[in-house]
Amino acid sequence: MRTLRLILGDQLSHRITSLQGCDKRNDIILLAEVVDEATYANHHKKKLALIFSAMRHFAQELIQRGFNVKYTKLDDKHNKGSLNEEIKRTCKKYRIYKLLVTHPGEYRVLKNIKQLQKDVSISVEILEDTRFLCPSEEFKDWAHKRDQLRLEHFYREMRKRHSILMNGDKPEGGKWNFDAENRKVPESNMKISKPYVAKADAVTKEVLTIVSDRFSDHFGVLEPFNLAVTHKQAQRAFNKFVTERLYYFGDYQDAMMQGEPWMFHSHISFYLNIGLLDPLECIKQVENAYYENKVPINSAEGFIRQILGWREFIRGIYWLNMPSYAKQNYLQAIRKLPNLYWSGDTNMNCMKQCVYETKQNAYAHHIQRLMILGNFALITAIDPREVNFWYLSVYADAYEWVEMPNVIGMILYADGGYLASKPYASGGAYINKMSNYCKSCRYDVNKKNGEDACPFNYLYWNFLVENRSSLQKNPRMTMMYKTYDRMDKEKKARIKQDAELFLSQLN
Ligand code: FAD
Ligand code: DLZ
Ligand code: SF4
Repeated sequence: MRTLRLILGDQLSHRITSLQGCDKRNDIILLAEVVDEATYANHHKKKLALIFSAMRHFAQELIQRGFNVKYTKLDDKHNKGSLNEEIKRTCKKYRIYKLLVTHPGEYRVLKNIKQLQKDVSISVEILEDTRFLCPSEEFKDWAHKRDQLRLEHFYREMRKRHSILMNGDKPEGGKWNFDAENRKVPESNMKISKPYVAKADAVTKEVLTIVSDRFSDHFGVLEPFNLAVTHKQAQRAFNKFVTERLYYFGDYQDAMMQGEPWMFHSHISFYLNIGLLDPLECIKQVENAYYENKVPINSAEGFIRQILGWREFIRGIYWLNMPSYAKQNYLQAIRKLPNLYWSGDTNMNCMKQCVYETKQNAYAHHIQRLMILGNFALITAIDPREVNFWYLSVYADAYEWVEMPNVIGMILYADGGYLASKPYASGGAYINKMSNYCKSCRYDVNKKNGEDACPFNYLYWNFLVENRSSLQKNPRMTMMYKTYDRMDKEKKARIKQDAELFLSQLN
């Protein structure tokens, strides 16, 4: 029977399961650029350009390999604008009744595709996404044996299961985790190698024109556009990281410096998430660099933990808990997202810099997302749905399976501690320690109250007060509540007053 094999915009891998066993003479491969997917979030212009250009390049590679590819461009006159309508149109045209697709990365897309079976009697087969190292069923088994899900336990199992950085049954270097060594403070004269820059070819240039013409109202700056759009380019970007930045990845993982958006990070989430890089290959390459004595253990382990640990853990949590996870709001946060997240218009220098870099690059590194932008959303009680929409829109690596648990579980504590053992809330001291933002800020990070005080300082305490009934039972919060309780009445009143004034002016 002739089969339609759908390849989604984030499934651009030659090893994707939906291509396995393909009858090249008979089966049709469909890739479709559709306006519904381009507009369900306010996707950054660079994200749109990345996906469309990478899809077009991948389709060319498939054609060269002899596959029968039908590719719908965004401006094709028959384009029906949604994935389901494009599937139906293609099935009708070629009299196909069977659809094969690798498990989509978003619940919304999975639900829609399953619906086809009911609506138009197309038989739909969903295949495992083997790009991930922990199948959803395995994660489910692992999770069901536990009361609490903690990354560290999951990560150790993954290290053993995949035999990564293992010395027999012991962890390489004698410890599972070198995180304590990964918190070095940035030095002002630090030399940081620039990231890989891909040159736009004719395909990318055509896409840039489309994005600029049709999505001018979307968030972010389109050009210069230097992202990799092919497997080869993405591999070059990764090689550059391994040879030039991985060495210091561990030491400066949490560091932030004004004017240095890329730091010693890898910037490969864009490519991992759409299939241009393979997670296991990246892990092995870093493991080899360690065994060849090219990088220290804290960097190799720290990097591998992000991909083998966090990335898989986050995905497991998403599929285990959807669709209810999307509705979690443990702290009952209801504030609308302040416009400063879109405009960057604020006197808080750390927020201004992070929004600016996000706008320019469709990228911010983990600590910027977590401890600046996320921390602020948490302590000002922004509605999780609004925060989700923002994160899903503004980063070129954003897909719901990875964005949502990071937002709901990691930054907002909206799942009540299911993912993180305590809220990642902090005052200005942490930001001042890990960055140089405070030096150029209108606010004084050392002041706790008053007009010039760093807002993170009083908002942090206000957050604890506002959420006392939900948080004080958490043993990891006891110390902070004790500290607050020891404050005199006047100090407590000033915190309340400053926070109320700030929050009243926030929108
Ligand atoms: P590096 O620091 O070099 O890390 C290497 C790789 O590890 C990353 O490419 C990524 O694949 C993986 N990784 C690291 N941390 C995480 C994590 N917490 N969850 C999942 N994978 C991780 N990552 C996304 O890929 N897409 C998102 O939409 C996304 N949204 C986020 C939202 C919030 C609120 C937070 C706090 C984090 C989010 N992350 C997301 C995780 C992380 O911030 C990015 O993966 C990372 O910044 C990407 O940059 P990099 O490739 O330079 O990462
Ligand atoms: C994010 C995105 C965008 C912008 N455009 C498309 C598209 O035109 N066609 C497509 O197949 N996928 C696109 N995607 C990715 C999807 O929105 C969605 O995130 C993934 O398919 C989930 O696996
Ligand atoms: Fe951010 Fe406060 Fe530092 Fe200003 S003083 S940069 S608001 S942490």
